[in-house]
Amino acid sequence: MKRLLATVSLALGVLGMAATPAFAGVDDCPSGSVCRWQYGNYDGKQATSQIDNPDYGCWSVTCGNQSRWDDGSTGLNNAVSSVSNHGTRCNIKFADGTNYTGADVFFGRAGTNYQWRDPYLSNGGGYETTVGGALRVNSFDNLTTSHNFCP
Ligand SMILES: [Ca+2]
Ligand SMILES: [Ca+2]
Repeated sequence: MKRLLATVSLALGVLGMAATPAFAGVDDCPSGSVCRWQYGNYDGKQATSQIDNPDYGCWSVTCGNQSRWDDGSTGLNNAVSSVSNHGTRCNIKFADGTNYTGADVFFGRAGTNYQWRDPYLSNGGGYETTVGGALRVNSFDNLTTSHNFCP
């Protein structure tokens, strides 16, 4: 009987591992990082960053290797559909162009009164600021090419 129980619990353990989602969700965004996802609702591939990134289209070592999904694949540029800022220092700006230019959206950081995450950039996103940012009501889905903290 003891052996049977051990076998059953081992089997359940394996099933439990198999049931683990292949992709990380919003709760898996580490403190101090901004996380971006391939699809809406914090789904699909995740990309985690703790520093500014001026060009999601540049993913080589010379660019700091920052423009890859966490699984190492490329294709981050113009693919982000949901975001969450778990940065501990600052707000963040996402921009359509390289070097933080072009259309943009601003987010606060976790624990502040500002909007700090958005499951659907397709509905627009961000918050209104007094330093040049504006509430964006048009889709920002699959547009982000750069981001910087403390904009
Ligand atoms: Ca996408
Ligand atoms: Ca873009």
